[in-house]
Formats: sequence, structure tokens, C-alpha cells
Amino acid sequence: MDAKKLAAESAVEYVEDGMTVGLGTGSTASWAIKALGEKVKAGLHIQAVASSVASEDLAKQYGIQLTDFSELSRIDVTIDGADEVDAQCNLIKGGGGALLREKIIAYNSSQFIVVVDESKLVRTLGKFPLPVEIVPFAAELTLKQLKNLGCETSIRQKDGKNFVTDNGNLIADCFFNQIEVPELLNNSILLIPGVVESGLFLHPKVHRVIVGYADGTLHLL
Ligand code: ABF
Repeated sequence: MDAKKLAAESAVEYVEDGMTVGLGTGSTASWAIKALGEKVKAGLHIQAVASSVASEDLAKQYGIQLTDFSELSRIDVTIDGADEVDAQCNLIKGGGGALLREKIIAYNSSQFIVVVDESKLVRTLGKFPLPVEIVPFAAELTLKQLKNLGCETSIRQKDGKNFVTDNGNLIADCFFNQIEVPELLNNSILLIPGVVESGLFLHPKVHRVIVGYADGTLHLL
């Protein structure tokens, strides 16, 4: 059994009729969208907000009704993946480049459920380069200020060009190796002019992490 699929399908059990659901991005979140699509076909009524154009397209394929988040005040449950998860339920997200919309949706959800396989569990965050969304204006200056926080960083590339987010911004991938105090680092990053958002998603906003294992078992953090 695919451990990502297992975790994603178990998270979908938290979705009830009439709920507004936040749809994550990435391969694990895609399993959740597909499972939700099957439930919708079987008669579940939900409306959904997507965290990326890719997830929006997938949801449409599966007949999930999408809505504009600006028309809502709250999401009932959001299901999304992560790149790293520590034992305190702090996360690095944004490997797929969708961290800004993912964070807006997650932080405005009554329940934010993270679904991962065991490969994402770490003792200390930071081996995975922390994605930071920055505006294109004066990007080199913003990079310099990120470097001053103690990381190696560069603008993410795709097909030989700067990767551009769904919001028209750039991603600085920041390699810290070890992030000892995620809250402090997050605050310092957000103080830099030019930074839009960081890929650190912190514990009080992460309500549940469901970890799938290759042997078919699940573990809750
Ligand atoms: C999104 O997809 C991210 O924030 C994270 O970068 C990534 C995880 O990818 P996957 O589920 O494919 O491992 O959830």
C-alpha cells in the first residue's frame, strides 16, 4: 500500500457533509482530492477551496465544487502534505511552490490536517531547504538579507528560468541545515521587506499530522 495514499485517505474520513474543505497541493494531497472526489460521486456535498491551479484542475476533474475563498470567512477542514515534520508538529512546506496559498488556507481552517509518509519525519527541521516566497522586485537584495539569517540561498529555477509562483512571485530556497527555534526564524524572515511568506507552518496552527507507513499502518502526531 502506498503510504502517502493511506494517510490521505484516512484524513478524508474527517470530512462531513456540508463542509468547506481546503485542498492541498502535491502528490499526497492529490490522493486526498481523488478520495474526496469518489465520496462526492457517492453523494457527499462539499465545497472546496484549492491551494494551487494544479489542485483546482484536479478537483474539477473529480467533480468537486470549487468556491472563491474571498466569499467565505472560514474553512472547516484542510488536508495538505508537507516536506518535513518535527515531533512538535512544526512543518516545512512549499517544495511544490504553493506555500502562500497553502498557508492562507491552512491558517484559516478550523482543522488543518497534514498527511505524510514516514520519510517526512525529522528530529529537527532544516535539511529540506526552506522555501520563502519573495517579490521579484529587488530579489537579490532580499536574498542577501535571507543569507544574513545564516543560510545558503538561491532563487528556485525551473527549465532554466526562474520558477514563478501562482501569485507571480519567486521562491528563495534557504538551506539552514538545522532550524533550532522555528518560531524565531519565521519571525525574522517575515521582517525582511520583499518577503511575502515563509514555508514554516507552526505547531498551534497544525492540528493533526497523519503519518502513513509502508507496512500499511498509520500513526497520529
Ligand atoms: C505540498 O506538496 C507542499 O507544501 C509540499 O511542498 C509538498 C509535499 O509533496 P508530496 O506530498 O508530493 O510529498 O503539500
